Amino acid sequence: MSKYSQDVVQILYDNQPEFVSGQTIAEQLNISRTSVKKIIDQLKVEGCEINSVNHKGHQLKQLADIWYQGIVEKIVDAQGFFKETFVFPTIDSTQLAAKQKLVGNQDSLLILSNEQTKGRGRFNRPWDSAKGKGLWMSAVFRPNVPFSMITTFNLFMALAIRETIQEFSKDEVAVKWPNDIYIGDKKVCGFLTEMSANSDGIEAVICGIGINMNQEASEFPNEIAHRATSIFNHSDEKINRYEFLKLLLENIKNRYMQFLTVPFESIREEYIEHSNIWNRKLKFTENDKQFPGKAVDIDKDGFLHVEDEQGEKHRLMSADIDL
Ligand code: BT5
Repeated sequence: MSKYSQDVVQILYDNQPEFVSGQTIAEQLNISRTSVKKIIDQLKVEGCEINSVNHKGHQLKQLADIWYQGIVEKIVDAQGFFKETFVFPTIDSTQLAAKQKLVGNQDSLLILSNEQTKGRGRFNRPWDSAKGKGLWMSAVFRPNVPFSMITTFNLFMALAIRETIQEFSKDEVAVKWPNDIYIGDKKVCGFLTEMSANSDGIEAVICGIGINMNQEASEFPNEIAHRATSIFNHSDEKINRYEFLKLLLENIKNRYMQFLTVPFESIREEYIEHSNIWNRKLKFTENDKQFPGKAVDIDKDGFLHVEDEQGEKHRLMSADIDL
């Protein structure tokens, strides 16, 4: 990729829906018109829809399935919440990158990658992160709150992610306590929250979010094909990743502010309403022990109350649940 291709895509994006002449781009970047033409051809090959018309120039119709740093930054800056943004074409895991980037500063950060080669879920389980198909992101927060509050962080984030996906899905989107978002009986998103702390308190909360945006059902690897879905599978059209990101960041910001200012109790009813674990038999796995039972309540601290088949009650902070 030419080092100017990010700039060219930026110019086209900023001028949307207007045409920009090759001459104008060439002058702005101080390169030749032939170079501009080559870059535009390359952007088309990579998937950008660009309408090129003689004597008018180039008009961006749709971006490729790629995170372009400049465009992501623009969205993030306009929103004014995250202080720094890092975009990678490919990376082992955005979560690992986030843990490196948070050292030595106090900023809230955002890390995105088009692809992850070692995306991970909880307990180091692999997270399939195909190139250009999903949103693979880690967000670093700097809450000045007591440790005890962190247990509810996930619950606020779950609602932010759920409501964003719902805007793009025709079908009902639900939270599966504590870490998953489902459409029907399939997982469309998994997220996890990790914390870095020192003797002074919480240094950072790192939230890793994986959302399947545009996979066809047949594109999932065999191991997960029967229990994974993408938003696209529940929509009439391809998901515009930039519009999705914009709304997701807005919802994350709002729910984060809520997390800082009100107790979980204030959103408990909403959380319960959007959860998919009620009134059904479930299988719970906690510390390698599996037992059938049903979920009966979520308390004000975000713990799940479960009743097993012997009628015994359990109060869970985290668990794997099979629907
Ligand atoms: C999660 O773990 O669901 C949290 C996943 C977090 C991924 C994000 S992507 C950005 C950031 N960088 C990372 O490296 N991670 C975070 P868990 O509850 O442990 O679920 C993992 C299980 O989900 C796997 O064992 C598979 O069964 C299934 N799975 C893997 N990839 C999937 C996918 N793309 N869609 C749906 N299910 C998947």
